[in-house]
Amino acid sequence: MLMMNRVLLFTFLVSSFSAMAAEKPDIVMIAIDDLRPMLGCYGDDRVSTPNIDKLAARGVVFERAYCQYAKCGTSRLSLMTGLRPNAVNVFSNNEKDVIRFREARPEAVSMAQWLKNEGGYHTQSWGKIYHDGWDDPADWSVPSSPGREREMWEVVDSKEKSESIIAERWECPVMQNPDVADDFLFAGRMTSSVIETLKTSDSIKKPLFVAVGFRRPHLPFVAPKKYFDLYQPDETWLAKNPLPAKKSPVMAWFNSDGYVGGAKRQGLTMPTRPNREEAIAWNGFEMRSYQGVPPEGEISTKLQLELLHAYAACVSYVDAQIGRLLAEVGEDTIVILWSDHGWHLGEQSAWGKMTNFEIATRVPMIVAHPQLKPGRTKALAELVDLYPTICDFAAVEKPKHLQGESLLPVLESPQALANGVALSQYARFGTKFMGYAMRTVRYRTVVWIEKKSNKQVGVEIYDHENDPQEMQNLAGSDAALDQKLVAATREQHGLD
Ligand SMILES: [Ca+2]
Repeated sequence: MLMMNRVLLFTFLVSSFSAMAAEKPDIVMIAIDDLRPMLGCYGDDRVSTPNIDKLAARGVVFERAYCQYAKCGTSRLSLMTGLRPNAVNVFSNNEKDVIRFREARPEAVSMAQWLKNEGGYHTQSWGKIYHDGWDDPADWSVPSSPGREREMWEVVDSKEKSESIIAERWECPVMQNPDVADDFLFAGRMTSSVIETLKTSDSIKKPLFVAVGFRRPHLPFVAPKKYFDLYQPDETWLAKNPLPAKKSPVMAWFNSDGYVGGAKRQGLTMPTRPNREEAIAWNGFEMRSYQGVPPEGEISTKLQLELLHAYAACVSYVDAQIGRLLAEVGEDTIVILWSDHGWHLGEQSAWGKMTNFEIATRVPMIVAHPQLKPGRTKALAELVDLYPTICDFAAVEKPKHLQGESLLPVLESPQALANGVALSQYARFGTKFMGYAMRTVRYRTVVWIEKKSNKQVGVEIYDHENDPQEMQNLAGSDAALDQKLVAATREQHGLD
């Protein structure tokens, strides 16, 4: 009965959307880099995010939205192409892989290109939409500017200058709180550029698809001092689960394996296949490769609190830029906000992304549509669902290759608890192993497969009803549960 109601609602909504096809809506898509749902509108009362909270109040907040891969490039390519990571087959942030992908999947037209060519949209982007250094000029009506250069390693070397500069990664401080104006830093300057363009956009006689990608709170944690002044973290901010989940395999949480070469360049020898103690000591190497964090060993409570402080300051800095942007956009425009993945702030002994845990795969996702009622939903959703959803908003047919599902039925009825699943995956030790994750309403299951032998080499099961922090791997404790969840995970990922 529920299904039937949802189908009817969906049909009604699609037909009413089709009716407005003649006048297509402008769409603003805001991408935030490395933002876990540490936002007021996600119930986090420590951080100050009034502008995203205001957007959430007029939109639908997805409380259970997940990325498909907890790393920038792969996650973004999946979202923009509407394909899951295995279909994209790009697991590095290497530019050459993207070119290979384009050659392998020429029919996989990206969301922006589809809206431009099939939807009649003017498409334009700023900042990090795809990974730094990646872009497909065919996506955009005008070249992206500022585009996807490597502004990531931003540093303020002198307040006498008018803007920040780009450092070498290994020389970049992990955090900075310069007493400068918002536009001294990249995100402020980019926001001013977007606003300037929007002010003159009336001359564009097409509906707009505007994509704006903010690089903070990605490392390095640099934000103007006034945003640091908002916070004074105490020990209640520290991770509740600072040790890896009991009975979890090392590959579940050792997110430093991609940095063996980087460590070597720093004159360090990181173990390639560490035991549990070694893995804890070296965990979080992405962050450890910035200045001010010890390359291995304990991260002191004092430093943890400073890092938490700086992350929150970056979130508030980005929130302020989004406030400026949304003031220009107004409330009658569709706005879609997402982050490419979550982030460990000490959880599971990890700092950074690059795991299959809830903390690394759960993302903020807010969809505000002037013709849809605001609300919150616990329906499981995936970033790969955004492409078909945006096609519905733009009243354009969906390309055949899409692997996600439109979220329109959930947006129409946010209280409906879908019985679906959310899928993520993560490769470990290069691509020797792949962890395939499935989130249901109650459980997170991860099945680890060795690529060469195609053998199943590990299983994780976390019970979110009794263990929301994922502190105890239940695999092996209940054979019937193992069998059921592993079979479902394998089936959902098409492993059998
Ligand atoms: Ca990212």
